[in-house]
This record gives sequence, structure tokens and C-alpha cells, in this order.
Amino acid sequence: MKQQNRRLSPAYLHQELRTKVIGHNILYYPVTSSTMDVAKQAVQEGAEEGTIVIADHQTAGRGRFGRKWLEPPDSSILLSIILRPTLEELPRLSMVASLAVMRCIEKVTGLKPVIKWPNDIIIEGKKICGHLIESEVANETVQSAILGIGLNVNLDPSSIPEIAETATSLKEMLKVEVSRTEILRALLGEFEELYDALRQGEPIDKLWRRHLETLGQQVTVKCGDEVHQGYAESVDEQGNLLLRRPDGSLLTVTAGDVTLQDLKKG
Ligand code: BT5
Repeated sequence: MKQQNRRLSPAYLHQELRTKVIGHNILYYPVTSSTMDVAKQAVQEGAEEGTIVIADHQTAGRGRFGRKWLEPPDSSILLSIILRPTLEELPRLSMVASLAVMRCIEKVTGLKPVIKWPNDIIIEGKKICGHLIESEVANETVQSAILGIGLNVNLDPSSIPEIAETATSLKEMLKVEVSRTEILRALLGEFEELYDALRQGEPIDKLWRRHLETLGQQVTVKCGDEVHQGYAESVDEQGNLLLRRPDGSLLTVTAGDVTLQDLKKG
């Protein structure tokens, strides 16, 4: 695997990309608050589908529900992609994102990640990547969907106390620096292929389900103030989790609303 300069080079990335649409317009920032904010602004200014925002560092990187996404500068993939899926495709965008990250990691590094429902990519029990989707829907039409992906490439988890025990990175797994450009190139390629497949009506949900490590386990899900425990029996076509509760009833848990907790931590 090639070494690279510490900073990303949008010109070099552009030259390396083999995609048709995704990443053809690149907005690059050495430092920004959040690539999601930049992407939102770009949407308002009419950015075309497939525009990507990348950064070397975020000062206010975010996860879902106002949580923080943390990284030291120049260590990670911090990416937002501007998309315009249909309303029907929108719930499956998260599946496409997870599958693209998984395939990218597998192809470039040989590591074998799994998906923890709903949005984490895990290697050896630790989180290496998370994503979120911020969409705008009006009159049953998706105006825009911004997919944000944070992937730990050369991050040393022990340098960030909040995630030292729960996170990992490609470098930590491989014991060698990995080129972020190489990962981005592969990620955008895999994403475009899977997004095209989604748009052509292929059953992305079936593919995604096969890689979900959560199924068949006893889990705890947190929805706002409510906590549910049960057996993760299946997922439906929208990506919702079907949880079999101890009283035998089946609870449908919407992916957008919950966090899956480690039973050990309760
Ligand atoms: C996510 O949220 O996992 C979505 C993360 C998306 C981040 C990207 S970076 C580019 C784009 N711009 C942004 O501002 N955001 C997106 P969630 O499921 O809520 O998980 C958040 C939790 O993950 C935090 O509360 C921490 O516990 C943990 N976490 C934070 N930083 C991490 C990291 N670098 N690696 C692993 N876990 C982390």
C-alpha cells in the first residue's frame, strides 16, 4: 500500500477516480466545521448530484442525535456525498453506504468488517466507521440527501479518550499507514456501483442483511428514553429491526431512532 502526503490532494484524487458521477465535483477543505454543513450549503447553491465534500479535519464533526464525531487532523476519511434518490430509495441509502464501506475495506486491505445495525462498521468488535444521512423531503419528493461517512484510516484511538476503548482504525489493524486517497478512490467506486444497483431496483436489502452481524443476537435498543431488550430476529426491506421481545411480541424498531447497545454495558 502506498504512503501519501499528510494532506489530501483533490487534484490527485480527481485524476485517480474511475467513477462516472460520484466525486466528479470535489469540494476540499483542510479544516472545516463539518462536511455536512458545507454540503448543505452546496445543496442550497444547486450543487449537482455526486458532488463530494472532503476534509482533513473537522472542528464540529457530528454523528446522529447531536453526538460528536472525533478525529485528529489528517487521520481519517471525512466525506459527505450529495445525492438525490427517490423517496423509495432513501431508506436503502444507508444499506448502500455500509456495503460500500465494507467492500472498500475488504478490497484494499483484506480485512473483514461486519455491519452492526443500523449504521456502524465494525472490525474485531470495534467501530471503524459510521455514517449518517441528512435529507430534505418536500411534497413526497426528496430534495436532497447528504450522506456523511467518517472512516478511521490512520487514527490512533488511544489519542482520543472518549473512543479509546470502542474505536479502531485501519492502521491499528494493519500496523501500517494506509493511503487515504486510495481508500477514498475505492470507496467512491464501490459506492457508485451499489448506488447504481439500487437505482436499477436490485435487492440491496438482501445483500445488506447477509452482512449484518446483529441478527440472531440478544440486543438492547435505546429509542429516546425507552429501552427495549430482545432477540434481533430480522430486518425488513426498509432496514427496520424486528425485535422479538421476551413476551413473544414482535417490535419494529426504526433505524433512524435508535442506538444499539452492548448488552454487557446495558
Ligand atoms: C455516526 O454517528 O456514526 C455517524 C458518523 C458520521 C461522521 C461523518 S464524518 C464526515 C461527515 N461530517 C460530519 O460532521 N459527520 C459525518 P453515531 O451512530 O451517532 O455515532 C457517534 C458515536 O460514535 C459517538 O458518540 C462516539 O461514541 C463514537 N465515535 C465518535 N468518533 C468516532 C471515531 N472516530 N471512531 C469510532 N467511533 C467514534
